[in-house]
Amino acid sequence: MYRLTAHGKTLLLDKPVVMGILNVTPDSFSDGGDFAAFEAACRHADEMVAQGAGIIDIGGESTRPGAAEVSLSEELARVIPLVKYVVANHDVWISVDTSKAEVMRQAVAAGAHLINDVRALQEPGALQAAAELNVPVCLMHMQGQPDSMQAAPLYNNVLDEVEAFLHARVEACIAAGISREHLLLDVGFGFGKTLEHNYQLLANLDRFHQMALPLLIGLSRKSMIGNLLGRAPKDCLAGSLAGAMQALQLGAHIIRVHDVAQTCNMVEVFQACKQQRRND
Ligand code: PT1
Repeated sequence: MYRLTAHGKTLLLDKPVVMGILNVTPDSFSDGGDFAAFEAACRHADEMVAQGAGIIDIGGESTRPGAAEVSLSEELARVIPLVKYVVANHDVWISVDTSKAEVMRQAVAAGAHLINDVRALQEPGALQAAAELNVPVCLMHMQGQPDSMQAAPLYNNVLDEVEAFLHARVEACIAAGISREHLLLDVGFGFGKTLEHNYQLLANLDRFHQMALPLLIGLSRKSMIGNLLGRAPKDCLAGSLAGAMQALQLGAHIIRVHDVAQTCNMVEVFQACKQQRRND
């Protein structure tokens, strides 16, 4: 059984953990002025904790397809006050969704437990920062960069290539002094992948247990659900739950979602079934 440790706090991965996505509205606290947006984000965090989230994922840079980059000062202004708020008010794990070494440093200093990097510590200084900070890190696969990654995703074999990339990043982390016990893997649904690539990965997620590390997945309201169903993101709850259930059946440990309450219900039903299989 996997367990993550940070700041002397342990997160057991013996049952699925729901990671709630904390929306940080673009330009919200840039000048330190938009108090209403900050308050709304705090209430959203309160709500997700009450609904059963085990981790709150705080991100100040949108990485969805087509998104532009965000400056360091803007990202810090969005993320750090929220990390401080959640640390002070809730007994929950906090992850910081960032690729910037300085955001990692300040967020972990403020109490964040987990670095969630869609660029898998490939930005300048990120490997060294993560090694020094001594907290768990999620390494995600992405082909290209968010502004252009959906233009023409291309693989010979998406399963082989995602696995080879993650394997290489694990080796780079270990060479940089990051302990293996601190690593998690994510195939990166929607990050430089066609609909078919995404479903090839989801259908064969169990392959990624080969590396013997916990798996995190995020597909909540993504176009792999919306484009399949012909629905807007907000109308993708049932599809997102089905995708998450598939991931759990293939052994995913952490699921990153918008709809925490509904996902926690799904996890409970999944666990009830799993328990009975064991005890038969
Ligand atoms: C993810 C993830 C993430 N996704 C991790 N972090 C996003 N570890 C942000 C679409 O196709 O899966 N894992 N941080 C959000 N990114 C996207 C990508 C949102 C694609 C939407 C799409 O609609």
